[in-house]
Amino acid sequence: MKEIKEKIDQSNNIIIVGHVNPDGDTVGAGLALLLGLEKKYPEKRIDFVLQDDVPKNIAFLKGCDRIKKIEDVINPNYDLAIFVDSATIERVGKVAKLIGDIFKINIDHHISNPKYGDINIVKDISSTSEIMYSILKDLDIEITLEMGEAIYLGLVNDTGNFAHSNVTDKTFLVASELMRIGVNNNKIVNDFFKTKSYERMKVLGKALSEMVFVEEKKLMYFYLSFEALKNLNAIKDDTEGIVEELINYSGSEVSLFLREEESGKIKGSLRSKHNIDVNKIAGIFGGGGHIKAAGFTTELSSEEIIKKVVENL
Ligand SMILES: [Mn+2]
Repeated sequence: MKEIKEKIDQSNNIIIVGHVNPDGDTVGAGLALLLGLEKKYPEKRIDFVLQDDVPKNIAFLKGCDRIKKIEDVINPNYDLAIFVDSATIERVGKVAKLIGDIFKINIDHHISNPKYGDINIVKDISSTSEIMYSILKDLDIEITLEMGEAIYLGLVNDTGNFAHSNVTDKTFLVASELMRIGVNNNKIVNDFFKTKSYERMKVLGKALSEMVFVEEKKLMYFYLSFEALKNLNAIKDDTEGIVEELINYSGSEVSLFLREEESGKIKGSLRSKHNIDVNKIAGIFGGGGHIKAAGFTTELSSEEIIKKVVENL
């Protein structure tokens, strides 16, 4: 922490980056850090840059309009990069081009993270947002309501509203502290979860009616082609949460959701209910994440992916 503080003190142009297809944890942790550093160091230039748009059900957070896209950055001569919630450098997508060979601080909670930073704060806890809460405290930054809401959304996102096995007494302690400074739990949960589009409901309906259960492996899977997504007028954001629905079946121990991208590549998401390590399974395809939640992208066909997953379970 002392080293991080020194590094921030010495740097005048700081870029905060998060992963592509940003979720509530990347946005929450990055935004809280942006707002916190701006408050403490008003003289410094601090940018939070993401490759992709912030999803609608996250964009209600105050300060979200301050998040930049690559094209908003005119002069990318940064002297410090802070990565949040990004298991690899490649996870930040095209934003990596703005960074190059500068000092990197890596703040993350994915166990697959190879610690690519010059300083690494990688902890196996609920969320990067939970880590960020401690970092802001350690930097003597008073957590405002805006920062608190961002962190709270990160907690809610990555814990499935405090339901996953990554929730600890410490997670609740952070949530409790955030409510104490004024975060409205019910409002954030409603704004985040109960704002699904019509298309998203239809995609979910398709998943639930066409999913396949592999009895001997207790695997529930669903493959969505790009054409099927288009036919429903849906976009990739509308498929968020499908993999979590597939594991809700009482017989499921592991769920797999495969989505074909426009390029033909397939993106896979895995969830485990009890003891199956899906980080390992995702590793077969060059991906990773957590023991109970992981993902990958591959050029293999859906049939080949399913065959390999079944073989390795
Ligand atoms: Mn996360």
